[in-house]
Amino acid sequence: MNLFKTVLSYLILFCLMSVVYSGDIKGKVKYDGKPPKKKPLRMDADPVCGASHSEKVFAESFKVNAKGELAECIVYLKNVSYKGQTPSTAVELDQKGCIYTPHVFGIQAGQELLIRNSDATLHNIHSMPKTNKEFNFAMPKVVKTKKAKFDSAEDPFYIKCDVHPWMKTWVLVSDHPYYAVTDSNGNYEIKGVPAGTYEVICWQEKFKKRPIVDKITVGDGAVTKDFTFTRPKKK
Ligand SMILES: [Cu+2]
Repeated sequence: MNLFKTVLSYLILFCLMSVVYSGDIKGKVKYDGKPPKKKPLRMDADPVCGASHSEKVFAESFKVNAKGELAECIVYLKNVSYKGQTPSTAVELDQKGCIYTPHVFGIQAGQELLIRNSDATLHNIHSMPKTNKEFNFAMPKVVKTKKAKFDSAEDPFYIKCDVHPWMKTWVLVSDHPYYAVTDSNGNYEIKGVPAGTYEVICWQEKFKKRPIVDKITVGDGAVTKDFTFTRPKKK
């Protein structure tokens, strides 16, 4: 009888292990409200910065199009137990025209961040994490690349330039690969998520204190999940 039970439990376990589903999550992030006026950035303080743009550069904290589609939101899952490897490719962050590119990005804990200085001027890159170790170093114009790493998962925080006050980039550090940043039409896609129910967060810079928190269940196939940020009522 005992042997029968053992064999049976192995059989059940085997069946469960062979049916590991995964699915893709995709959707759109929108903004419900009148878009704020675009504010031009003033870069005249550093002639190198000003001279590197022939057109106006606008503040980057809220990029919404005429359809209310919101760019540069991070959609990410929480509480994922991920046993996969850390990517061996680096995430690149460029300082070009005294702007960080990308303005919002995700990286895995332990993954390399390759920081470039494409400008003929001095930048001082300074991370502002709560749990990760802070970094803070100068990149004179002759220093073209530097490397950094974040050890642990952390909700989005910013990295700034101590020379140019308008320079800011936001980073999510994740302990799994299931996150995405929305494109200029507010679209995102997270591929190959193992079946399960997760907490899902939608973050946007201007709404950083009130990210959208929801639940999502992934089975076999695609799941659509849209998010809408609503303009706060004036008190
Ligand atoms: Cu700078």
